[in-house]
Amino acid sequence: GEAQIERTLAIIKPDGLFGNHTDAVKKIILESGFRILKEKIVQLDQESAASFYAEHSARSFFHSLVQYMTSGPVLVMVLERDDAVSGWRTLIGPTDAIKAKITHPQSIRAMCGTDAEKNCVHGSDSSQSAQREISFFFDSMPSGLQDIEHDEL
Ligand code: DGI
Repeated sequence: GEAQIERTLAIIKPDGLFGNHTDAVKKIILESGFRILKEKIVQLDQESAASFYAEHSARSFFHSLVQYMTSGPVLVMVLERDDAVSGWRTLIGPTDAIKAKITHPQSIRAMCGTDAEKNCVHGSDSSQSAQREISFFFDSMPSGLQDIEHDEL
């Protein structure tokens, strides 16, 4: 059938911002046909990071993940395109950046990630997750440091 116009949530995580990967990641986003509908820089606190990753709360790495996600600001973006959810997941590559460098060397995580935790970027894993995550950042959370709404064309 026809491709669906969809929205997904992308995050450039603390290592991505600290490592100055923002411009390179945004270039890939725009060259891949996504529109950035909204963006803001947010400093997550422990409670909000834990809530965002609540599905992983029983995992051994959960505490470390929350520490990492609160270690500095993140850039959150709403991306729109045909098949945005799967398209963005394909561009970012596998969760573990060490494996991504071997199996998906062109992926964003291979380019700017370090390991299974410091993997530079996030992408929603389904359209249901995307809806939850977009409203998490853009409806329920206070405004970010830079809150940009790009005009609809
Ligand atoms: O959807 P993904 O971000 O690709 O992966 P996920 O939903 O399975 O995990 C969410 C995040 O949790 C991931 O981006 C980084 C962290 N994580 C996942 N697996 C591991 C992990 N962190 C550590 N330290 N070890 C893991 O095995």
